Amino acid sequence: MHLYSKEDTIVALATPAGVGALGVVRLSGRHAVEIAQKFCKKKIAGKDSLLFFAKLAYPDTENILDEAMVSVYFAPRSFTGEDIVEFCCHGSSFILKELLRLILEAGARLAQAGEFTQRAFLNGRMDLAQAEGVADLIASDSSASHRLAMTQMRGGFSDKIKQMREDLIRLAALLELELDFAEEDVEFANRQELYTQNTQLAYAIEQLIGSYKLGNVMKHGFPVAIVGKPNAGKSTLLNALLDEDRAIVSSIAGTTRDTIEEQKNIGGIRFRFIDTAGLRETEDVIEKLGIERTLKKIQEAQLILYLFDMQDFSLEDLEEAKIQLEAYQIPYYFVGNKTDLLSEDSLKTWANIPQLMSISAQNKADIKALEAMLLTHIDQTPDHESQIILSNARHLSCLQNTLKALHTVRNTLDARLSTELIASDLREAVYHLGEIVGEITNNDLLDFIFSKFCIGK
Ligand SMILES: Nc1nc2c(ncn2[C@@H]2O[C@H](COP(=O)(O)OP(=O)(O)OP(=O)(O)O)[C@@H](O)[C@H]2O)c(=O)[nH]1
Ligand SMILES: [Mg+2]
Repeated sequence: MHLYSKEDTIVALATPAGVGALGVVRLSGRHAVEIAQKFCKKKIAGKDSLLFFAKLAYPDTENILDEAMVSVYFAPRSFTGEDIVEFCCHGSSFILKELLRLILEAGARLAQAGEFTQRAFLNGRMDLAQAEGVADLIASDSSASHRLAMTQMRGGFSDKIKQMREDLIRLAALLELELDFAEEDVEFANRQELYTQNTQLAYAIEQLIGSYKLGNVMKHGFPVAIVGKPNAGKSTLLNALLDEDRAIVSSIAGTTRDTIEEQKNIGGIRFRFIDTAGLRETEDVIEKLGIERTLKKIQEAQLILYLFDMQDFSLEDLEEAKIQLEAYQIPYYFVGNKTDLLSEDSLKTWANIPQLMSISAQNKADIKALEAMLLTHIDQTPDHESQIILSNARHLSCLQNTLKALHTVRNTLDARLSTELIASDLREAVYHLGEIVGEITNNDLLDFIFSKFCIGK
């Protein structure tokens, strides 16, 4: 099934005009070479990919538009599986727009978002999960999200899903065979083995589902809320972490009203720090709104740093804060601030309290230790260097559906119900795994996935 006919040659600017020294115009489709030849002053011929320098002229004239590097890839050995021609021109927005115009006049049409990758998928150059990895790779902005997207694009994730799907198909096939011989009452699929394999698969899928939280963090960043009483130094801490004067700091309690969110890469992971309004009873209408917002933002965080002014905080206050924090059911750490104002003796009162570290936000003392603590917190989740990690919400939902079907299989086996029922649930599990890699698709789903790509990819 092809959404777009191969006759249809598409073109797009693969790098934005006027941004850099170079601009790339990419053509894909059966007539790509023929169209390119209208401008390209050198003859394009051969079977293997080509790279050459050529003058690009207005058709049927010697009027030169640009001198460019031209790459040609012949079907099926190209990104899309079709003939591809790329012009690497000077980055003038005039040249690029003019070239695009001439190519459109020669019969190509503008590519839609993600259409090159969509063609790659439709022509069997990659599966759906890999294609989604391409979009993630383009969007990746930290070493963690990059690593994740790279594994997905190169097929590591797909291989795992395909293996599981094959295992299931094998089981299902034996059952289907039994159904064909229903009259003879034979059992091709040993029920005990079926049970064991089903359990093993369900376990593997649960592991994958469990990795989603980390995958999501690696892809979208890890939200950390900085909360505490007014004047604890929350905004000072945000500034220290970012190494810039982002938030207003003042000795007036209740300075921060709106929440402020900023990102920072620490050890390859993107953290999203959220500075919040100090928590206290107040009659000030605006401050009240700020506190409401803070309470909402805390729910979105995956970790809370509860900051307090060590001069102005007792062990009883700490116990009280603990009760408040437990209610959120989000991991939290206590951070005692303003060590610079404390005597050695009073610092000792705070030593040995679990989940507590002390800093001086103003002097940027122990900020590195705080960052290290944040990284350790994330690393407490399983080793993610070697493991396959789930990071796509669509895949998550497919895996959840697969797991549901596998649980039904187990229940059906437990209840010793008919082969027909087991077979139908197994088929359902196979179906949902197939959705991930695109063995099973529909046009709406494809349009939805590829519309999120940028034009030119
Ligand atoms: N000596 C010292 N002063 C600090 C430290 N951190 C913050 N302060 C001071 O404490 C005061 C309050 O700091 P902020 O960062 O505005 O505190 P906040 O928690 O954001 O306060 P609100 O926004 O009002 O909730 C300012 O005068 C800061 O300069 C520190 O580590 N040492
Ligand atoms: Mg503040």
